[in-house]
Amino acid sequence: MSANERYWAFLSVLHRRPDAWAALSGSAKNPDLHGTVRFYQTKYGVLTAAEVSGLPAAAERCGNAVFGFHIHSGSRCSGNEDDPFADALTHYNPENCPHPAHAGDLPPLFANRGYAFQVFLTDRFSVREIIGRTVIVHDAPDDFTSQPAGNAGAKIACGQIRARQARADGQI
Ligand SMILES: [Cu+2]
Ligand SMILES: [Zn+2]
Repeated sequence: MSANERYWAFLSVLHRRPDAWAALSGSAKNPDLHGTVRFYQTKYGVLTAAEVSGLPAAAERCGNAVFGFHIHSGSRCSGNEDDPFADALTHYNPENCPHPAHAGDLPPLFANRGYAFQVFLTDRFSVREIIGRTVIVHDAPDDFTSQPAGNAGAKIACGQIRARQARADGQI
């Protein structure tokens, strides 16, 4: 397949129903933060499409508009007063690598007045192995250096990754 053919093939993948998806919801301090992350298994890796709105808008010029974004190993978006999504646990890391080589490390979200739309390919995991885990958005950029999690700040949104449900009419 030529590079050009592959480009159009990836675009057509995005028209399918995703193989898994997560509905993101903000913490109590971020009630307007919502989003959907869709995962499509391809032979090149997992095509991931993130659409997120209500990200904290920078109050001043040159303020932060980059938000750390990861798959975490935990299965729940619950927590405590200090960390509303503490039960999402740490970055998904089945190979025991350092950050940012964790399987769950994703490109950070780039917000445009609070709105992010990103599509990227990652071959660090299969859709099958992330079902039941969580997607987390942080309130600071990922520095891709600090251990164990890139100094990305607080968790501000979370969503559990769910498998696509089989349709009642037997279509897959
Ligand atoms: Cu994270
Ligand atoms: Zn990481």
